[in-house]
Amino acid sequence: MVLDDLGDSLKGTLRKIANAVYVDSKLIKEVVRDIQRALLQADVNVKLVLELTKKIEKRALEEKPPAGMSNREHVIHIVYEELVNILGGARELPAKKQIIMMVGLYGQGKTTTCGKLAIYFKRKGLRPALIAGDVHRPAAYEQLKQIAEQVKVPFYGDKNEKDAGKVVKEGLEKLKRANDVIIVDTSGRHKLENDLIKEMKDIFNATKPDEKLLVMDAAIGQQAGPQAKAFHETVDITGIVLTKLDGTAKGGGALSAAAEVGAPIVFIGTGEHSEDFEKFDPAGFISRLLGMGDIKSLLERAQESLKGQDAEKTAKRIMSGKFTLHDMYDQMNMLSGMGSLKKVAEMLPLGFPGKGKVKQEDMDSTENKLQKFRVIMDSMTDEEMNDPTLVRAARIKRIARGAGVENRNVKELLKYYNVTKRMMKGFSGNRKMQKNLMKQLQFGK
Ligand SMILES: Nc1nc2c(ncn2[C@@H]2O[C@H](COP(=O)(O)OP(=O)(O)OP(=O)(O)O)[C@@H](O)[C@H]2O)c(=O)[nH]1
Ligand SMILES: [Mg+2]
Repeated sequence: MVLDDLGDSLKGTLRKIANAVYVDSKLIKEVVRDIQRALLQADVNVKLVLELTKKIEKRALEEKPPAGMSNREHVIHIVYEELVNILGGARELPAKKQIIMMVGLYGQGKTTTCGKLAIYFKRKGLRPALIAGDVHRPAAYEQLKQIAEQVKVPFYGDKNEKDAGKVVKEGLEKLKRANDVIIVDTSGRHKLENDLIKEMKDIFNATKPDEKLLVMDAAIGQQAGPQAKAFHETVDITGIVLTKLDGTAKGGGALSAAAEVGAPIVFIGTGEHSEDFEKFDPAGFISRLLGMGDIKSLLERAQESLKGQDAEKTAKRIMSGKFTLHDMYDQMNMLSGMGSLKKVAEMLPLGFPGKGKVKQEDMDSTENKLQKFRVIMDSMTDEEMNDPTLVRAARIKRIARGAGVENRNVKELLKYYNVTKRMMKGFSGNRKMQKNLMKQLQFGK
């Protein structure tokens, strides 16, 4: 995987979120700082980093998770979405008959990329062929010829002809009947100067390419932006290929700068071999960089172990006579599985009709109620969670707004808390009930 360092630090940050007991503004601020540091180290543009992290912070603090998503998952999802956004839109080269012209400065990886593209289209069931449009160095001709042999596709070149336009025209005549994707290699220069522009125009006129792919070495970092822009203005590039992402820790610079230009990144080169090539899809790229698959299972595991750890902790605290909203929150998390909820339903003052059998519809509405209560508590500050007596009129309003519920729902939660607390107090003096409670909480694991 490319950008290993960036990936590692971002993964560490997400792990922090996944393992956090509470997602509060302190954690979010810390996470935002971590992300800033990681992106700056990967050379992403400072302005972009600040804009991005401001957006992450605002969204993480203000947006509430959609139904069925926990706070942790939600914040992780926001980080993921915003990172995908800075990489620009996705574009896939169509798998169809076409002419592709490679452009770019000297030594960026154009010729190597010709071979990689040939394999890519071959795998799509098309018949690619290569034309040597770099007529200046005999070595360029040999290099492309060798690559063509290696990847087993037809090749056309003329070592003795110095007119690039003429060579590619002849190549096209020769290859177009039996091949459907014609890839034209061109020569590079040290900078985008007049003779390179003229040669690009000659080849352009001779081939009328469908795609003009700009090949850039990712190690140039921030310079990718201005360079891509200059080429874009000259030949109207249709896609960018960033090469050598394997060899640089600063690849974040090139990736984000290139994505800003308006021409999409279509492929990335991740090594010298013809196989080291990937279609670039921002969402897939970020999801792998962040190890989203791992994070997902991590979240599930964290939830599990939280339940385990907290069962004991909560039980102990309850028995000591202290019972805050934090404890109630933990308790609710533990009870959220139907199995255990049914078991303890009668113990809870949720307005069940008498003792005895609990009906399925009552269970459903209890789940809903618990879910609503959780969302309300997610909108409270740490201070309020520790001391719910602080929650009066103005705060109730704010919390209700934050959670997207009515004021009366917040009041309902507070009432539920008070009743539960009173009941918990009862527990602390009753050995038999304590034992029972311990058993029920263990069941919630
Ligand atoms: N590590 C790594 N090396 C690459 C990658 N792509 C190309 N290279 C290497 O970069 C060097 C230059 O690649 P070329 O394909 O010859 O570049 P070019 O743009 O055709 O160069 P000119 O034709 O001289 O302008 C070669 O040594 C390649 O093996 C890549 O994705 N990763
Ligand atoms: Mg070359």
